[in-house]
Amino acid sequence: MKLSSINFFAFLLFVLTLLVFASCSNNDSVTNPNPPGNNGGIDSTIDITGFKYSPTPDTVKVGTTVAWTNMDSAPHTVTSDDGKFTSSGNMSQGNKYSYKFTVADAYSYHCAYHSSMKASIIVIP
Ligand SMILES: [Cu+2]
Repeated sequence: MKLSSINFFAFLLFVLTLLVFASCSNNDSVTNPNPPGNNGGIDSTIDITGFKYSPTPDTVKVGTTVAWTNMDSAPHTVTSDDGKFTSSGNMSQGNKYSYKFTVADAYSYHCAYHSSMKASIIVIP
């Protein structure tokens, strides 16, 4: 008799613990400010800052739209080395350029104004 009531309370404690954990993980998913798939269609961002593309190399999946933002006061470009993707043209400070990569390949690019600025994007299936 005594043993079974101890077992009952142990079971009750176990259930209450489960409920606390379940409510905690529920709250986490509700308050997550950046759920996957809700990013405005832009899946990867690259900053152009201090005369560098960051990050580089950048690896993304096929179908990813990559967006570059020029943070420098100097103008820059995102220019494909071999014409495999459409180049940006002039980008002033604050300008954004985006391109959707639909074929798995390695894409190297540079800045048309500054020959030291080189970077690449690796698009994987
Ligand atoms: Cu540049």
